[in-house]
Amino acid sequence: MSHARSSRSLRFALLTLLVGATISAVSQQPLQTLLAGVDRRAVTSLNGEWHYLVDQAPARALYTADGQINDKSYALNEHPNLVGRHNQEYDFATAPTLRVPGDWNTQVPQLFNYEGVVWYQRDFDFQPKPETRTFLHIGAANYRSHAWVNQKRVCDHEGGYTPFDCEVTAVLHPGSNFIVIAVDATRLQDGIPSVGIDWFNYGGLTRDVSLVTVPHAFIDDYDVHLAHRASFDPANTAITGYVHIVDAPAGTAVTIDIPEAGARATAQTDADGNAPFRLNARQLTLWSPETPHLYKVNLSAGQDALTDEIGFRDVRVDRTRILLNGKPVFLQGVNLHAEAPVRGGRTNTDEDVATLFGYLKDLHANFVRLAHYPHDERMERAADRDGILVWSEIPNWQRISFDKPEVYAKAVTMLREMIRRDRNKASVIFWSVSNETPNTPERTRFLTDLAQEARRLDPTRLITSAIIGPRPNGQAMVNDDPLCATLDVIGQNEYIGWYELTAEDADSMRWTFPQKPVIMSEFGAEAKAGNHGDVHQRWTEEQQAYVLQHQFVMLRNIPQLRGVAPWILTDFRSPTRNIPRLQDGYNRKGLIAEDGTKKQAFTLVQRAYAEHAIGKAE
Ligand code: GCB
Repeated sequence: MSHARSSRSLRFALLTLLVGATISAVSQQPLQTLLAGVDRRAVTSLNGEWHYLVDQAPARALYTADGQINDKSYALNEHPNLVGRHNQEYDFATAPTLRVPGDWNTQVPQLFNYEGVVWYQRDFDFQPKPETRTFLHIGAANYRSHAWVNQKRVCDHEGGYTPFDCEVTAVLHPGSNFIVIAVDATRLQDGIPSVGIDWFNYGGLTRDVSLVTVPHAFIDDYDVHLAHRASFDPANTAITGYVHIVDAPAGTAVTIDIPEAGARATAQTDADGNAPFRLNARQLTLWSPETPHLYKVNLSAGQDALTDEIGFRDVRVDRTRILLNGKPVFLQGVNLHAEAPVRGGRTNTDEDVATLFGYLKDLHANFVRLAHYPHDERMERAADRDGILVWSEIPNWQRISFDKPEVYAKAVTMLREMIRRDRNKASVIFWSVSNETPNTPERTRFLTDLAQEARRLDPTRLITSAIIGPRPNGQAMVNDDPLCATLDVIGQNEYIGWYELTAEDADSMRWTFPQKPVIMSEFGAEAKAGNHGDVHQRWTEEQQAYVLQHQFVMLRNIPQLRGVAPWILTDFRSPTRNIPRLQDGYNRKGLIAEDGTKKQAFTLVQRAYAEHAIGKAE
């Protein structure tokens, strides 16, 4: 390792430690963390109508002239004096409201294209219970957010797609309280993603908001999985992992009980509050798409307890095969953005998820790539229940500032938050570190380090990334991207027949990859639903289906192909798609239009999946 490389790694390691400190640590200070399993706890929902005020750029209510967060403006939630001295000029009490969870863009026509700061406020009643602590849980706020409870700042968070929890114990009082949250959706050059994206930058409190009350010492993180052996062993019924307790003295007893599996163990916390455990089930029905069996897992420590539903399965790679519970699998999937079908806006309700999973079932899919960022946790819960395998990704999309340590630190935070939220979901088999990044040495170092971090945090899953390139050389495509070296499974994106070459060129295209399993993670063409014409006429349903048909011919010629995910299940909003009448602000590569109309391409893929006609598991 060169000196430059090692000092860089050291800098990254230090930053990582600092970032890590925000989601671990035993502390008497108010804690900013991420509570695993929040959706398994009884919470006080803060969903509903919140007052809002718009703080247009340069957002002088939120930022001081030198860019600091201003704690003395709207956060104070004062009311203007109508007589007497002049005090200030805002008032949440008489301001209109936005529904939470929800993006502001689809709720207020004037805010449709707004990408700045919006302030949210609501009152709530609360009766603190003795010997408890309370956290403000924010399921997602895009992109940066700052929260105050009763005028005290309790949280700052960057990253639009992962949850966070801020301790509010000391600032709550019995009776009426109020909360103010400023959300800034401004795109940042050094953000993740960066400024250029091909999806809609929905702003606001886009997922559930709640208060979570826990005992003084409480479970904040846990990992319960089938013990990972050197090779798959059908007789293996060992379950292992850890339960982490905040503010537990060393030696605190933690119980892990899986009644249906006849498995129960008591473990002890170490000095860091961590209780590693191992237990043996009588027998196990392993989780798979065919048998998506979930076990009730009861965790308890002192006064705290929670019950999750967890599936146990083994996923690994054997040369160019992907093995699920020892059996080779072929993934028939599709990509998905977190955009609600029909109503539009961010996906964040049970109904949205039911509609999307209905489409997946109809398609005979056993796999979904949740592009390009973590989606609502309901999606992984549904995937666990319905037996759909999941690719989960952080928003390292195309060009981000790969040369900056502070951007790497952000990526690590997002990766940790994604893994922490979803590590107990059996459906999730891939952590993807990126999508379509430029092949540069800085990029490769950044993503190689990130992949190692993902492996360190979770050695039980497969690491992947969606790669773009190579350029075609005659009838040959040779993927020699050095990033492949660090991946367990190669994701390959390509748009032969749309952005390059012709649909027919795919028939004789020959791909060369490193000897690893390959998933064709994006391919497709645009079509406006109801627009018909010749197979060579762009934006027609006929052409979209024709491109996919030729893709299937090409895909069948890739021996190490282990999965496919056409781009994309439904048309989705993208501000860069501006051909009137054909796009109207939508990327039209959906198999289904945004209003739910199925295009010819849907039927084509559906038939191919029903017949298992695209690829082989080995
Ligand atoms: C891609 C990107 C995806 C875009 C898609 C397109 O390669 O990964 O985010 O939306 O192509 O339609 O151009």
